Amino acid sequence: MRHMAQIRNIVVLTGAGISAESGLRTFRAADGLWEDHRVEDVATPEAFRRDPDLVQRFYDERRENILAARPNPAHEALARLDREWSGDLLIVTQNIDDLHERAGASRVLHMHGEGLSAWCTACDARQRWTGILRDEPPCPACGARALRPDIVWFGEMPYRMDDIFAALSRADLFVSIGTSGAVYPAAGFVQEAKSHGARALELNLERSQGSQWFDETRLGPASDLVPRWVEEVLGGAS
Ligand code: BV8
Repeated sequence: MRHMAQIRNIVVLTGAGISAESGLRTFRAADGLWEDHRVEDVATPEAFRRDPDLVQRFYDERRENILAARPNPAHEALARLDREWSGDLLIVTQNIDDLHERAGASRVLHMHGEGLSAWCTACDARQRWTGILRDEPPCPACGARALRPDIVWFGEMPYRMDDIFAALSRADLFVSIGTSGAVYPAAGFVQEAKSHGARALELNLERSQGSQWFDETRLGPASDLVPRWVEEVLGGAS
């Protein structure tokens, strides 16, 4: 097991829990998104073919909530780590919000897509989008009315899996923050990192479905746990 001094390459996986204290609903909590929307009705390609207006409305509302949200101390602490960590760091997020970037982090990878991005299924262009899509606006690049949310839906392949697995294979430390470990392939990353000898740390409000794979689990709100962990890492590093 590698100790602090030997930690050079870090992979951080974040989920909805890191943005909960910014007012963005998580998925599986009592008041979670999946409480009043069945996944199959709003987050699958079949749902989009069946009822595009329902799906577009779901993501138009999420886009408004993202624009109204602000980064919290957990996002800010990871942005500080990104600025000050001289080793490798990759923040792999399952979240479609841009709070990591708005906090100042740049080494961020959105494996499930971005709420503030529209994807044209006619010309394949992707562009920043802060407005609505339910009125089927024309694609700014090709004019086709074929824009969909730039989101990875269930049954679709997550983005940049090669980059993620390359980073996991080099990681000395894998840290999971605010995720229930219910959705694959993200839920399998801890085992992948461990198979390459990484140390695994979980920071979450409650134990996740994959807790047994972690060397250490710290329970509590991300806005408290993450700044203290980053202080430890940077403190340990100097
Ligand atoms: C694919 C975008 C194949 C949309 C999302 C293996 C086994 C079983 C099933 C599967 C399998 N492999 C694949 C599957 C199917 C499926 C899957 O995993 N299903 C689950 C439900 C069993 N996976 C897929 O379909 C994936 N695609 O496999 O493609 C393929 C292969 C080849 C070629 C083509 C295709 C794609 C999955 C991605 C779907 N899109 N998001 C949107 O956002 O609307 S997933 C979405 O749900 C999120 O991105 C995230 O990944 C997941 C939600 O999980 P969390 O983020 O963890 O949120 P949750 O609410 O669950 O938990 C929050 C946690 O935070 C809790 O633990 C809570 O305690 C904690 N918390 C709360 N507050 C705080 C806190 N922690 C700290 N501080 C706080 N304040």
